[in-house]
Amino acid sequence: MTTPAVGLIMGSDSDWPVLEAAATALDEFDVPYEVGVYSAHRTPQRMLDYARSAAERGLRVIIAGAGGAAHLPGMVAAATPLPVIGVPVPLKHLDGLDSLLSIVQMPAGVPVATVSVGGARNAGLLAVRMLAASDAALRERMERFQADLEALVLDKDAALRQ
Ligand code: RP5
Repeated sequence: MTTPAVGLIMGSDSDWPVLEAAATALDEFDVPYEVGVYSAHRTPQRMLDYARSAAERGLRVIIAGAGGAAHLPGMVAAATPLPVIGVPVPLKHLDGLDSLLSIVQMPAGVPVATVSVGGARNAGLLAVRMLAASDAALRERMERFQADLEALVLDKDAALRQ
């Protein structure tokens, strides 16, 4: 089995419908990842054990999604030297603004790269870019992906003009 390069974690299994888009992006680039539920509030010790052992287990990036009082990304970032990407998960109330503000406003010294509310696909793509910084083959794939994205927009533009 290939060692996972990305840890894709969330505060609750109820976050998965949002976080799944990150997994899809990682799949598109054949990046190996692991998935798990680690709650900052309900399973604090398990979350800390995960964060503290992540680097030595071979992970290189962590994507952490949570909603509401979304402390998981920040707490994980406090306990690992790895880059952490935070995904604010929108819940029933407040449209995810609470999740966004809980994740984005980190104190200096403990960075979390926060994506948009519900922006799990970008979290996956950002993780790919981080890995691609030291992987020429992955960088080439990212460049192809970007070229395809541009071609798609040009196609749509051409279709509109017909
Ligand atoms: C957060 O509480 C989780 O990340 C989730 O977004 C939210 C609600 O969790 P459940 O009550 O659905 O398990 O910690």
